[in-house]
Amino acid sequence: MKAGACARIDAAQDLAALEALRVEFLGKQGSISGLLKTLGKMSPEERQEKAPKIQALRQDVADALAARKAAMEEAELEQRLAQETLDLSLPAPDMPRGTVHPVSQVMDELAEIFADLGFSVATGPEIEDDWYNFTALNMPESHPARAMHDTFYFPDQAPRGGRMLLRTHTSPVQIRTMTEKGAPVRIIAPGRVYRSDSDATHTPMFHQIEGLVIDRDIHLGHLKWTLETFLKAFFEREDIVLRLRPSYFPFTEPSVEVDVGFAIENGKRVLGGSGDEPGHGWMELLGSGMVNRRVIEFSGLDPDEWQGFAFGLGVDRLAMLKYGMDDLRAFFDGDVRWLQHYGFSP
Ligand code: FA5
Repeated sequence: MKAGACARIDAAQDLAALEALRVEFLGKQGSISGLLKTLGKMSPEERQEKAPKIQALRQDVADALAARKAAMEEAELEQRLAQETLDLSLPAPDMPRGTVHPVSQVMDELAEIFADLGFSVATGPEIEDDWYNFTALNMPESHPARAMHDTFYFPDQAPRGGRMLLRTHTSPVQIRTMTEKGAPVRIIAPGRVYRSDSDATHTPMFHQIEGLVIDRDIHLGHLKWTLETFLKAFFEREDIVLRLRPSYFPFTEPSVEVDVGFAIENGKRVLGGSGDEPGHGWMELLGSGMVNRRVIEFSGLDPDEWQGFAFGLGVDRLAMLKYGMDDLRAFFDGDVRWLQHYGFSP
């Protein structure tokens, strides 16, 4: 009987079959349990002779069941391990990766170009004091030029009069740099600025880069050379032509607006050449000028000793021109498809 039982246990294919065998042999109604029950009806002599054999049989069958069960569980574990093996030599799946935003890329490029020209980077707060944003830039409280800026005001009173505000341009960094560091100065100040304004070429938050050079004997020629050199480097073209137009800013005198010449090719603006050629045009890039004597005075410097130039350009507009984009608002929608379209995201 033992040989037969063991053969069947070894042949069992799964845990369910093994359990069925356990019940068949060792269960309450099982065949070995049945044998044990017969002991009671035996004579003492017979029982003495048979009992150890039946007990041994029961033990052997129980051992065989346990051994087979352990073997099955081990085989199952091995199979699972084999299936779950990681093949580290396989190529990794292609995960989508983020990239630097086009405006940030342009800011980084500009900072690099100006670093080569000997400019360092200065910063100022986005929540600004009325005095730095306007008054010290020669725009006293009733000055009409303030109205051009569509300012976002806070209810809080500013320390030197007026209210606190979101800076409308990066020009307050001019004052902060001169009052804190004195002269000479050669800085750019990139950053966010805010105006209550929105259409295809205006967004309520945009980016400017301010440039400021203060030294002895600085004149308009230095401004023109600096702007030409940087724009040629930025657009990677030698045929960039600038047009300097007389303009007005309270903080520069004289003031100059700078346009860049472009041609229309396949319905798109392509920079280069004079805007006066037939089929060409001029596009406004930035405001600039010689720093007003009063601004130099406001900053605690002597305007008879120190002169300089300043400029402020719209970084987002520059990015639009460089990458041929037509709506400024799309820059800040965060639409990945738009970024992909312009090659900024894989
Ligand atoms: C100024 O902000 C002056 N602070 C610039 C300046 C600095 C002049 C130093 C002289 C000396 P303006 O308001 O023109 O000027 O703005 C400068 C540039 O910012 C514009 O030429 C334009 O490119 C960009 N800009 C102005 N408003 C917006 C807007 N709402 N959205 C996007 N770009 C804008």
